[in-house]
Amino acid sequence: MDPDLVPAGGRGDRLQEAIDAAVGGDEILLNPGTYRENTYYHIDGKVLTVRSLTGPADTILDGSLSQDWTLLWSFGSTTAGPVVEGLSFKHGAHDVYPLKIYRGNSTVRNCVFEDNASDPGSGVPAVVDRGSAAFIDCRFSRNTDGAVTVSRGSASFERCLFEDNTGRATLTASAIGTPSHSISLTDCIFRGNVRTPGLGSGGGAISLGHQGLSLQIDRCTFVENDAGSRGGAIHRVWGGAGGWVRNSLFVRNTATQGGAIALEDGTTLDISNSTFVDNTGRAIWQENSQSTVTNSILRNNGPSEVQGNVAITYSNVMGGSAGTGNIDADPMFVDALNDDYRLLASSPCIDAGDTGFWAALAATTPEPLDLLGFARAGDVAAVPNTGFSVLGMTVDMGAYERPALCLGSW
Ligand SMILES: [Ca+2]
Repeated sequence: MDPDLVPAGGRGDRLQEAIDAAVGGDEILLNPGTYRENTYYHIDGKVLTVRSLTGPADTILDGSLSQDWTLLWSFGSTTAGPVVEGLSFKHGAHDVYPLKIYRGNSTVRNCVFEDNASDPGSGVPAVVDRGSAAFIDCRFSRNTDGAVTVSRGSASFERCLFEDNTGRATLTASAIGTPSHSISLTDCIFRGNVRTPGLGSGGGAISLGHQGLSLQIDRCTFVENDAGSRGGAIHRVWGGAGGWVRNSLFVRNTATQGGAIALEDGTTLDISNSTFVDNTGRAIWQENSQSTVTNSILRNNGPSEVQGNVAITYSNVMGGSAGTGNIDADPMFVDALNDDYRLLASSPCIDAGDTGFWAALAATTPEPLDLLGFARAGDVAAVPNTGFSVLGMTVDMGAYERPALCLGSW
């Protein structure tokens, strides 16, 4: 099928014409330019690819004249797979939602959601409603009503950056009792996002509600997010269960309760091989909830490391913690002043984790890698194995595994 090439500049109306004329499987290519109209572009029930020729820096869907949405996808099927790639979504304001995915199964790749200046509570840049979406290599910056809302749907995020968003939580999700729905994040960064006080109950970066919504966070970094109230990085409420956080870093996030993570109302969360440093409001705070922490580092999170019934094992906890394998010692980070939380050769966290736990994960999932993508199957021969070993290998505590062969000054 020949692609429909849509010219730029002053002829933005051609985009809707191209969509209307397209059939399933077509690819609509956008020339560089700013597409701005007093309407919205809508794709109803067609499986299309909408892609820029030159990338998101100069191909912009501008919502400043739009009505309700800038680009709307609506599908009756839950298996259809449209793709949007290489676009920027900007300047949605008031009640405009720059991208809405309603039903269907969509992929959003190499897109930018930036400077959407809605009043808090009125216009999230990307909305997934009853469908599912995979966001890959996307960036969400300086939006003033959060970044993504997943409502009764599922979403995955891979290599996405969420930076300096304000308003409601940067990523908000709820399932309302539909157990197959999920949020997964891999290799994502949340930095400097701030939840505006008064807009809901918390979550500087991520807010999750309702039972049945599963959560998977792997190799993600949360730095300087601020919830004001609860859950500087993550807030989970209303019976959310079965989620996990692995190989992730939480630094200088702030909240009244749960500087990094807050759990309440019967939620659970399993945390492993993660590093929590300098969060204000404790690393983990929970109420009527149950989390587990293993193979992790919790240091200098004020006023204490955790509050509530947190089951901690094989972790380095400042002030100490009851539980098998826990230690309380300087973790010997490479350069904490410059946010380098890898482990020096002298670190007591090396070969001090529970490898049985890690091996059980590795047996059922792709091999868990550390935050930098290093294999966890690295044992430092010169360091005594103080943790639980499997086949002579011992996993480290924290988000970073020290490789068996470590070259250079590190
Ligand atoms: Ca090791």
